[in-house]
Amino acid sequence: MSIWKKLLVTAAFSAAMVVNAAYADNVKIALVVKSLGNGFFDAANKGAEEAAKELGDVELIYTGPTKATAEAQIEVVNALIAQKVNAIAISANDADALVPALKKAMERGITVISWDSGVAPEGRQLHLNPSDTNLIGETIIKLAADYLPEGGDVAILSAASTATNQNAWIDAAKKVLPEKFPKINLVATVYGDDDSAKSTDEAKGLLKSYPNLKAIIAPTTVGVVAAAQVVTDEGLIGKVNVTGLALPSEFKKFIDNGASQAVALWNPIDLGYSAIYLAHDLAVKKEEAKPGATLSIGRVGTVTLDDTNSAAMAPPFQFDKSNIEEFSKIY
Ligand code: RAM
Repeated sequence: MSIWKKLLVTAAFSAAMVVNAAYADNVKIALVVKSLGNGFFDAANKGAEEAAKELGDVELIYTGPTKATAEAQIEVVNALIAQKVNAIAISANDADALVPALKKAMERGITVISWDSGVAPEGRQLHLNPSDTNLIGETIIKLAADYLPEGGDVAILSAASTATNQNAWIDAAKKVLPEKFPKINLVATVYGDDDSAKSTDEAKGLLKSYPNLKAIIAPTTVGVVAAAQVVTDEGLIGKVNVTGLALPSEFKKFIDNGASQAVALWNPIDLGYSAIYLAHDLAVKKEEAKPGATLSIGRVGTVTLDDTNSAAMAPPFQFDKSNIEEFSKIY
């Protein structure tokens, strides 16, 4: 064999080795959350663990900052790049601030998806929404309106002011208000940063500033608990209804004590499971993220990507006195 032919054969062989190595090793996938210590993300991680087990070749890393900020998440992403993970699945504290770090990850061959709270399209390969954004926007207003036949003042207690998901839901909520809920008067939107103490202060501030407030809508599992606790502590049960997106296991006591009539949420376990499924299948090149593609999310079903490579998992469930007990045992 000529030296050139030998070199070519060797090169082809090494290329094959590299490709095979990617499949022989475990696929290292980091589930990056807005902040650690949030029960919603712990539930998502349960689903992520389930997917990792089912897929069989996944090494799962559950990580995130202690505070829900984009700056802190950038540090986490940079550490994951240095660690040479194969995929990052992130719930972002800011749609744009994370883009440069995530672009760097993709340039190094790391698969990047966002889930729950999205990253701008240039910073990820796809985004998995829990549910349709407009549906959630309308749901959070309806949850308040259903118990306010006469209408009245309501306020929103959100997560971080930069959170992609909450901002999208609030925008969608504001759009349906005038036409579908003309008697509901949104007086303020405040931000508790998915931090219990800050959310508590913001809820107290709302009650002080708006003495006629009839409902606090918190589209965050952290904020909704803080608001319901404040309403309970200030003896306002029956006067101010707390609603929004809540994790049944954390929120049951406020349905039980009447601080809330009803809340909603999708299944966070399924969401974490689906995120890992998608990240895995893109990382091993089983699937490709492109508009119109229908991708498997294992036992949860399939999702179809829209023209921004985004998809929605499933509609939210509503929880009230009739069913919160049952769901509180699951998540
Ligand atoms: C909080 C987080 C999360 C959101 C839920 C509803 O846990 O802000 O991103 O999806 O609430």
